[in-house]
Amino acid sequence: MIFQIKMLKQYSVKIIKNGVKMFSSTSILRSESQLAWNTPHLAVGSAKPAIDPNKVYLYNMRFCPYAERAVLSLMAKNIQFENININLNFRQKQKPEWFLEETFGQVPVLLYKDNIIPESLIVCDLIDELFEGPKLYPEDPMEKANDKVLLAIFDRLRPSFFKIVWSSDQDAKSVAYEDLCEKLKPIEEEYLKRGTAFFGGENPGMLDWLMWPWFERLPVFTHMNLPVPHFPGLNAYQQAMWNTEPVKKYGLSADEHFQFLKQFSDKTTPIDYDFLIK
Ligand SMILES: N[C@@H](CCC(=O)N[C@@H](CS)C(=O)NCC(=O)O)C(=O)O
Repeated sequence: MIFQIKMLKQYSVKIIKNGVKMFSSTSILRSESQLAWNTPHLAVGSAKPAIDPNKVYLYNMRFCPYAERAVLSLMAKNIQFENININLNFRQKQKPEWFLEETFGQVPVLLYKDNIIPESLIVCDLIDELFEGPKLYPEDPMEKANDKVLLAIFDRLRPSFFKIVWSSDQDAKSVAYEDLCEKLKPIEEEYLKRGTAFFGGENPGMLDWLMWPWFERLPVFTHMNLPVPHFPGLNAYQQAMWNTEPVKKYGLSADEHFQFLKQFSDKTTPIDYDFLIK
């Protein structure tokens, strides 16, 4: 893969008032490595790609936060893998037949040595244990358990996130927003307590890669007349994460996430998974 920077659109980086760096809608500096992810999402009727059991493959969907966990973990370990984007539209029954036969019908799924492994947490755990490269989880069992506890606390904000994004009622959105901010408080406290650039230390660890996809999506709130939650520690953390190679190469802007997410409010129009490559 050639890591050559290519000017595709007029791109700039905008700093919003709480200091969180976001890409503006009309502008992005895209490297070829970024573009490599934006392959068509295979749908019903498409041929199954040839699979070499000795290579690593990931069934992915470009906008899926769970699959992003697996992508970032693979990149953090420098694992070469083939990315296969899947059209997950179940309303119009778009999932490929072979995908439905092999899996639970969700992404991420890791394929390696004739094993088919679903579920982001299982996949990421396996990536860390199976492959060489920097250890992403702490080696110390108690530290690892504490990171998993923090992840469980963090995970409680996911329903509020989706309520903010999906609800058509502005009051319900505001309540969910307050709830989400409450749930970020213990995360902010823990970040400040650790006193390092990342939850994993001076380099990101597994906890960072597992939580990041939701941090990356927080700026979509600005499209809903809500501010990005303001926490001094976590705002600095978001900046630091945007500067990591995996996030630079894979992360999407708030506008791109919003463009994807807003499609779900109209239940009749098929979801366009490929708008980034049109
Ligand atoms: N618990 C799963 C959740 C994965 C998930 O919900 N993936 C979504 C895409 S973001 C999916 O595959 N949706 C298709 C469907 O549920 O039909 C994990 O952690 O991997």
